[in-house]
Amino acid sequence: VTAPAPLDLFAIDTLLSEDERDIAATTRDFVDSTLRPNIQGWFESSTMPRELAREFGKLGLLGMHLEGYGCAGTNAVSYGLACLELEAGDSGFRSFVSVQGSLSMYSIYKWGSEEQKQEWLPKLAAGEAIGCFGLTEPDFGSNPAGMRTRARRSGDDWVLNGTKMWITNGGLADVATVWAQTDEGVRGFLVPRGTPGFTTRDIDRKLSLRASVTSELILDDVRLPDSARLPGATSLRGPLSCLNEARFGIVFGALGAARDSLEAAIAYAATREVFDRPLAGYQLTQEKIADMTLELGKGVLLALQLGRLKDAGRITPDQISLGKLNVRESLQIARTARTILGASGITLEYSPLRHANNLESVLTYEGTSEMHMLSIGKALTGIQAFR
Ligand code: TGC
Ligand code: FAD
Repeated sequence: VTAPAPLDLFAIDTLLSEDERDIAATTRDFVDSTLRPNIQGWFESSTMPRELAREFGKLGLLGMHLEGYGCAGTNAVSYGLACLELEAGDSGFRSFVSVQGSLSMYSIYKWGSEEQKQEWLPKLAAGEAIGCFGLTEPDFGSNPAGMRTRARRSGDDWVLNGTKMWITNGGLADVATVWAQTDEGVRGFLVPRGTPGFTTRDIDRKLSLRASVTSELILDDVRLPDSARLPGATSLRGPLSCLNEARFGIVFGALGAARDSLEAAIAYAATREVFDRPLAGYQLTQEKIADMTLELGKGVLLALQLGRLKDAGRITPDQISLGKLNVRESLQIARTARTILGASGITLEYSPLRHANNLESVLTYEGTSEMHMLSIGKALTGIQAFR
């Protein structure tokens, strides 16, 4: 008898269209054949091979929920499912796709001029160019309104000064979307690699998201024409609207890391013998497996509901915050799965601790858990408790 996979108990497939199931299956096959065999090495050596961008592009994963400009134009649920399958491989893969599609490309798609869209979106969709999104600064993460990066007018040009921190794909990027304060409010700029005064420095010695490039962006009197400004973005709403897109993908993605951790724990428990019997036969193990399965399934059902709302054009940022806050359950699943593996669970041979370490970043970026609690608290009480 073949045991069902944890999500089979929820008959999740019955909630998906044929297209959605196909996109999930294709992504899963790609992860299993191309990424999974290499992830331990990439994680250990802290590498994210640049060539993967073209592979993701070929599969249509970059900006996949956007229309035109070489993008696949799928629905939101399909995008979410692809994120889930990628993150079952490693959060670094999903991070790459999130930043490229939902932050870099979406910022151009939503707020850019037609010329900017024509110039960048097809290349970014194909993975021929890589993008990044610089909002966070060394002293302003949760509170981007305090940003110190300044753009001042100089004749017809703009001159940018400041530092962005913790920027995914920063060191790989051909174009950076950089958010800066101006006399007229927050504005976004497209800064191509090689622009004089623009440099990046990769952050090393990370214990989390090692198969992902995280960088500092340094802007030292970077002169840009006004055509580099994203004309549609005129306040903090510009960057925050991009975050909605990326957070949505993360809601699904983190559950992929949880699913993979749980499957690894079940497989291990089936063959590991303790006190002369399989570990899977002990009640304490089964309690852990049942609890993890229930949390995983609840998370996927929440993600799907958010996906259906997004596809109906009815999702709100507070609803996305519910899903983003739920990342903590995926982290808990990965940690509990690790306990089932005992000492074996502390090596790279098994995925749960790698996933747990990655999910520490996922819990923090795109708005920390605390920020999302406060957003939900504000929605339900009407009282703003951020400041
Ligand atoms: P507040 O005064 O509330 O709003 C300022 C303006 O923004 C609008 N707005 C939104 N618009 C769209 N979507 C949202 N979710 C929005 N939230 C607010 C708002 O309507 C207003 O518009 P306007 O036109 O009236 O000016 O802003 P606040 O300063 O009080 O901040 C609120 C708060 C704390 C929720 C916000 O600052 C926040 O979300 N902080 C967290 C920062 C964050 O998430 N950073 C993420 C950086 S990117 C990243 O982490 C990438 S990781 C990628 C990866 O590798 O996968
Ligand atoms: P802080 O804002 O200093 O928060 C520290 C602690 O204080 C947190 O626990 C926080 O929840 C808590 N806190 C803050 N304010 C309050 C409050 N009002 N009430 C209660 N508690 C509070 N940013 C980008 O712009 N682009 C990227 O591509 C990007 N990629 C990233 C990749 C990685 C691997 C990581 C780790 C981060 C990335 N970030 C990126 C940055 C990320 O968005 C920030 O780390 C995050 O927003 C939190 O900011 P901070 O680290 O400055 O923490």
